[in-house]
Parts: sequence; structure tokens; C-alpha cells
Amino acid sequence: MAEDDIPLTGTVKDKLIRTKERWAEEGRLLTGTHADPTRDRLPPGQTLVKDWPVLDLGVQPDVAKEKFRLRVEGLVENRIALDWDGFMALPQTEMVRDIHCVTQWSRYDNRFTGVMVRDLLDIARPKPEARFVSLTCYDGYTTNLTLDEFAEADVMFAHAWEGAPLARQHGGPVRLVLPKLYFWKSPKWVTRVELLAEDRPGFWEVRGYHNHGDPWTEERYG
Ligand SMILES: Nc1nc2c(c(=O)[nH]1)N[C@H]1C(S)=C(S)[C@@H](COP(=O)(O)O)O[C@H]1N2
Ligand SMILES: [Mo]
Repeated sequence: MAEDDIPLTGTVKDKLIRTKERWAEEGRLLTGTHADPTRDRLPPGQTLVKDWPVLDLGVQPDVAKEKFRLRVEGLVENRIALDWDGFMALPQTEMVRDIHCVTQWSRYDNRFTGVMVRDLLDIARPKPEARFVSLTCYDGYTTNLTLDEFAEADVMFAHAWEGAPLARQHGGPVRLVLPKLYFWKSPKWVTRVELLAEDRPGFWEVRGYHNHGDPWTEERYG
């Protein structure tokens, strides 16, 4: 099964993880101020950047398109296992969004192209008892979302950025883009989506990061 294909994070940069865990313990980067998404563009405590920083566990899997699979399973009426051609044959959408990382950078106006989660869920058809989602990546990274937020209108499996294929370092061939939450909730190199009845906290969520991650209320840690 797919589970066996996914390397665990034994090769991860343990030191980096410990540093971030410590930040979480210390509540670092919390500014205690508030911003209003209807009025402001930069969430509290964030700094605007022009380049696009790379953040991950230090392993950037090389996922050949021939080997790529995107699976949607768990509490769905129709299990899906898309290969690259199947993924690219789905309706393609473009969106421009700001992104916000918990390590304090934000970047405006990122143009992504890909498949909207809604279009995938229309095919998979979540069962009524499905309320949460767990996403698993080719580097072993995981994160969790509520099905409601995963299914919002501007959540995308992106394969291109600014009109060019998404670079491997940014999660190519395919990553999630969920702009309204901190970017750790947007997994790179995604391969599996599991719909669940109970929440299943992911890699950073069990290491002190907030379970939800709203940048506007600074849900960074805890
Ligand atoms: N598979 C995977 N996805 C991941 C991560 C990771 O380590 N592995 N890091 C997350 C974090 S903490 C952030 S901030 C963003 C960074 O995306 P970027 O490197 O494209 O800026 O990816 C998120 N998605
Ligand atoms: Mo991050």
C-alpha cells in the first residue's frame, strides 16, 4: 500500500526541528497585536519578502512524473488514485494569493495553477461522517485540516507558479496551496489525502505548532 512507499523522516534535520520546537515552547514570534483581514494586507508580526524562501525538513524528494500519484481515500464514496496524466486532465484553475509563513515572512501576489480541491472532492464524494483531512507527502511530512477548510473555494493542488512548473524545492510536482492559513498547512510533494472522522494532528502540530494556524489571530504555537 501507499504507506510503505513513503519514507519516514529519519533523514530529517533533527537540529532544525529541535530549534523550531523550542520556538514553539517559548511562544517565539508572537507579537500580541491584531490585524484585520478586511482592512490590512499584512498579518500581525509578519515581514513582507520579495523572493520566495524555501522551508522544509531538509529532504526534497525527487518525484518523477511517471511515479507521481495523488490518492484520495478514507471516508469517501469513490477512492481516487490519479497519475500525472489523470491529474492534469482535471479542470485547471489559476489563482493569485498572498502567502504567510509562521517564520514571519509573507509574500504577495503568487500566481498558482492547478486543480481545485473542490473539483477533486466532487469526484471523491466525502461520506457524511468525514470531518477532517490528513495529508501525507513524499518526504514523510504530514499536516491536518478540517474538511470544511480544505474544501473552501480557494484551496488548490498547484503544479505551476507564475506560469512555470512548480520547482522541486517548492513542492513540485504537486503541492497544496491553502492561502488563508500559515504555510506549514500547505504541504509540498503531496501524495495522499485521507478523509477522517477524527482529527489527526500532523508533523508540526504534534511538535507545538497550533492545530489551526490562522495568521490573522497569530495562531502560531500552542
Ligand atoms: N512535504 C512538506 N511540505 C511542507 C513542509 C515540509 O517540510 N515538507 N514545510 C512546510 C512549511 S513549515 C512551510 S513554511 C512551507 C514552505 O513552502 P516553501 O518552501 O515553498 O516556501 O511548506 C510547508 N510544506
Ligand atoms: Mo513554515
